[in-house]
Amino acid sequence: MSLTATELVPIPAAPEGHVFRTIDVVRHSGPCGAVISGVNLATELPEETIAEIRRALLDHLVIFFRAQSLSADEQVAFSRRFGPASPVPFVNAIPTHPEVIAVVREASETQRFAFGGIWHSDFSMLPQPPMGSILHALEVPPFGGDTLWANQYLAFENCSPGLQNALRGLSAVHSARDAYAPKMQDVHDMFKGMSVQTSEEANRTQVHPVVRVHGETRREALYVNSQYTIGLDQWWSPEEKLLLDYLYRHATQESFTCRWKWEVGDVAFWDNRCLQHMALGDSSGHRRFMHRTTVAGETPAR
Ligand SMILES: O=C(O)CCC(=O)C(=O)O
Repeated sequence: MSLTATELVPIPAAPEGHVFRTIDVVRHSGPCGAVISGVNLATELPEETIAEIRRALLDHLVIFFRAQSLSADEQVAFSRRFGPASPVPFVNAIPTHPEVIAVVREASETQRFAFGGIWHSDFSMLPQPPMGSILHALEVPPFGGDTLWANQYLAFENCSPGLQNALRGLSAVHSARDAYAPKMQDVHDMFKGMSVQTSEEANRTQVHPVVRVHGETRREALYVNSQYTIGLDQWWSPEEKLLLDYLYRHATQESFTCRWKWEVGDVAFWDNRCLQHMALGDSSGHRRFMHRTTVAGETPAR
């Protein structure tokens, strides 16, 4: 399989309301999530199937595939059907594949905090944060290590009309300073399985709308998260802290979430434009090992 850097033209989604012909889609949780079967992601899938997978992603926000067996090459090839690889700052790629990172928790790690353990949307501090992330489970603990996602369309739709109107006019400041700046080195020292480079670059800031219009569905989603959002543009800190703390709690309430218990071979593909997610660090004594690819996204727009 050739993975040369040719210009990638992502395959558009099947239209809204489409009846699936090449895959089976079964909802997993009320707020978001669906399990897709009838497809082997290691093969070169026809465009129709990729268009249906993208439709399912847009409809369900996070989609799960069971019992897959993807080499790193095959995961990259699948990921690239949805768009070019996103930049992944601070986390080193695996030596053989610049588009793949390893998300690893070693059996010896005892902290109750996992890599990705704070609610976030991947790298929301980038000018063009990733559209999607694809995580493939290669080794899983017998218990624990679940991942949670929270639907940010629901988070926005369940604000009052007055708050919605106010939020539409706001911009938030995002930064990786509390995740990857040198002051966070102690935390990364605990993550024995991760290969992370803390850097002063993490102190950079980026402003995005608090409510973003999804580039494909055109739906409005709340777009702040407690990992990367550090303030509100042109607000003073006591004011922004009150509002942001409220939004973080509101946006991640249980009734907006789905939870996945991993088995070896599972693949989760989620849409960072309308979800937050977090990983649980409750599997001490057992190794958890995943490969992640990350699909490039658009500039968040109002
Ligand atoms: O390990 C997980 O379940 C998710 C890790 C994470 O937060 C990420 O890859 O962005």
